[in-house]
Amino acid sequence: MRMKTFRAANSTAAFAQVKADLGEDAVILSNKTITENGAKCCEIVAAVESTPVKKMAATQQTRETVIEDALDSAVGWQREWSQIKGQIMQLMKPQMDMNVLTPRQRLAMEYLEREDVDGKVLAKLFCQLRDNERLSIISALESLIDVTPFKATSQFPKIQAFAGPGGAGKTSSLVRLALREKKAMPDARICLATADGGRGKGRLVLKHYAELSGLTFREIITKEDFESLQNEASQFDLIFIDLPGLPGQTTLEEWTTLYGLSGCDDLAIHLVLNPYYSTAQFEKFIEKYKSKQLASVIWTKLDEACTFGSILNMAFTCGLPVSALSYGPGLKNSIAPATKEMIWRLLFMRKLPGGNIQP
Ligand SMILES: Nc1nc2c(ncn2[C@@H]2O[C@H](COP(=O)(O)OP(=O)(O)OP(=O)(O)O)[C@@H](O)[C@H]2O)c(=O)[nH]1
Ligand SMILES: [Mg+2]
Repeated sequence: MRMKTFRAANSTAAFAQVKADLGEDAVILSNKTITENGAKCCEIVAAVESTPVKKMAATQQTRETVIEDALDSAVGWQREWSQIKGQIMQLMKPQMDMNVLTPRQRLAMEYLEREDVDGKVLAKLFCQLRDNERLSIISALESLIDVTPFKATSQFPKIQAFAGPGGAGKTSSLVRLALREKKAMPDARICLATADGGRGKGRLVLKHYAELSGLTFREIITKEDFESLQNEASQFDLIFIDLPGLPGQTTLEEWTTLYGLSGCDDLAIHLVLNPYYSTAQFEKFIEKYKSKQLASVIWTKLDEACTFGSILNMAFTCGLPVSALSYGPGLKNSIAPATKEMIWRLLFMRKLPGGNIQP
């Protein structure tokens, strides 16, 4: 972040200097009247994110630049950066003068704040709205969240694995989405595989629904089991894998490396989450489940939540699209491939995809 102090005879002139020097995206950290050489003047401290260094052609890259790039994109560093940003947010909050927005934009921002939308998301929205009084909140949100509706025909690869915290709804989401696909394409050859280590109910649920619905059932207990599943992959149109809730400090990457999933190009992992974890908990999950193979977030237990800001916060932090929304404990009519419309209804009306309104 580049920070700079500007002084001018009045605030209009000082703001003009900020804009000319740091551009439209500058954030105002402080704005006060000071006395300089006996005369009153306006002092503004403003900052912008440093301009990203242009990527060099591969041939121009030295070992140092490669390492620097790698460090820049490492999650640990991003987290540190996000903590600094968090503190700047606190400083900035009084500067987010809602009065510069139109009444409609202001109402929407206040509403989102009550819905537990993070300060950094609000700041991004504020800057977009401040710069364009005609911009509606939905248009501003559009760029902050992506959606890839969960369908076999979407861009996901053949093998779909479901990861996430214990009890998040991994097995139920997998079964419900697999049954939807089977219903939509009765001839599809679908395999349900459990990697849950036979720990409990999940394995039986999967086996039961596979048998009931004419799907193949497989168990992954060792790395070799996953290899065999890959060897027979050509026999299936779709393979769904139920991953276990990871114990203690084990990360998803460690687990997928151990079981040979990390080297599989034809695999996408969906992160199953509930919207009511705390901010700290979400940060922990981001760290634990980070993986190049993560393709989407599936939000479950929406029917048990009272705010939905975390859907937006997570999309903003991770950049992962939302693929499905689950809103009931049963297997029928309780999951839907996500659409942006559904997310707007959840955020602004607390309306579940099934139509019920959350109190
Ligand atoms: N209310 C509600 N309950 C849900 C939803 N999705 C799943 N559940 C319930 O949550 C409980 C746990 O779901 P599972 O699918 O077994 O969760 P899991 O992540 O596979 O759990 P583990 O394998 O034990 O880590 C079950 O009782 C489900 O019926 C949902 O959208 N709403
Ligand atoms: Mg399970």
